[in-house]
Amino acid sequence: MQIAKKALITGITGQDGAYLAQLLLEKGYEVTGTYRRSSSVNFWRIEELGVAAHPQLSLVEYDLTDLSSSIRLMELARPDEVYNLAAQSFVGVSFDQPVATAGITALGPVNLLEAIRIVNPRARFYQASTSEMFGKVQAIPQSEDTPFYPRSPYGVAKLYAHWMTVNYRESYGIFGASGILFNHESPLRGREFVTRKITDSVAKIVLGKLDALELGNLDAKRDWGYAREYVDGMWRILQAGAADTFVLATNRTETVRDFVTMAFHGVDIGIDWHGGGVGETGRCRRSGKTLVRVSPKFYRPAEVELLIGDPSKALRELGWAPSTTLEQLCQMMVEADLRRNALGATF
Ligand code: NDP
Ligand code: GDR
Repeated sequence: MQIAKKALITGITGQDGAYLAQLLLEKGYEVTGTYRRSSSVNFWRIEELGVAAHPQLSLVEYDLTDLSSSIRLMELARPDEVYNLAAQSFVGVSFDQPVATAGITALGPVNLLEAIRIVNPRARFYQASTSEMFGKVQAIPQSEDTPFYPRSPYGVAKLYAHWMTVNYRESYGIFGASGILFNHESPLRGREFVTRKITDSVAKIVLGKLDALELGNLDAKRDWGYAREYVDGMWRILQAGAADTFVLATNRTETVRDFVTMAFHGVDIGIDWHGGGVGETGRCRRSGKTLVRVSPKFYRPAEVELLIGDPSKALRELGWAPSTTLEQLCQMMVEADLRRNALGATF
């Protein structure tokens, strides 16, 4: 009988953690997933995917900022593979909470790397790096060779953790791998991120629960993919012959405005755009009603204007390629939000 591989996922309550847990359980792994103590449990994603009560899944309370519990966690789980997905992951909040963001997102991964070094040096480690490290982009498209220039406390924190992963690889021979993932979305995305905010608001507008959607910079361009496909890429990164850094992206970029138009199109509403900058509005082509407004409240002190990734190394070396189009992804999210809002769901 083959012994099941063991995986540790930090941040299992988040979008990627939930999809990754489902993928690894389907592959026969024993999975330990960590969640934070809070006044109310946050298991809706793993419940929605039907894995919360899986017999091969153990849920453990854990905070990434605590070194001693990182060591105990490593002793308890004895994982073959560690996927570090936990982070303060919202760029906007990182401007308001730069110190907390650094503590969690920059230093947290070092606690795990230290725990691996002390307890379990043969464990393979995946660090959730990000296209936000490219920030003010130095090349188009961005690849593993593009110089970094982060533009937010979140991006700077992630860059530190990225280099620490490389450093532990080079200093101690730890299998420390890093996936530089471009934005990836799904019906399980948090509602503070722009795609889900848009699809949730479109659903509410259609159901008469909201008058108009308020957004910040509509000109920002992102390379958006489907989260379910990206967690498969994470797994492939840890199955590679050697620890390395890989970009996962779709190689297509669209503006936030385009995504709004696409989401309304999904419910048969045409949008005409008027004006520009903070005064810009999106109006219903049929009724003339304003459905989208721009508010300075959602602008960031420094913006990442344009992201488009080159995933050719991942295709060449891992056989990874995305297949869901942005139109399909957007439609999937709009339909999920129509269903949830019709049922009165609060997540
Ligand atoms: P989410 O914000 O959905 O999930 C983040 C997870 O981290 C949650 O489970 C959260 O717990 C947990 N967490 C936050 N702080 C701590 C802490 N101090 N100790 C332990 N756990 C903590 O992020 P995603 O799933 O979207 O992203 C996963 C990872 O990938 C993140 O590191 C993110 O920065 C990175 N990334 C994401 C991309 C994307 O487009 N989604 C692109 C590139 C990188 P709780 O539920 O309690 O808040
Ligand atoms: P991002 O995602 O910052 O790229 O980080 P987000 O969806 O928050 O923003 C994308 C772009 O949309 C613009 N925008 C708005 N954003 C939000 N959230 N709300 C708005 O109302 C709004 N209006 C315009 C933003 O300015 C930005 O340009 C995500 C996170 O998942 C990170 O953890 C991850 O590392 C990166 O993607 C890759």
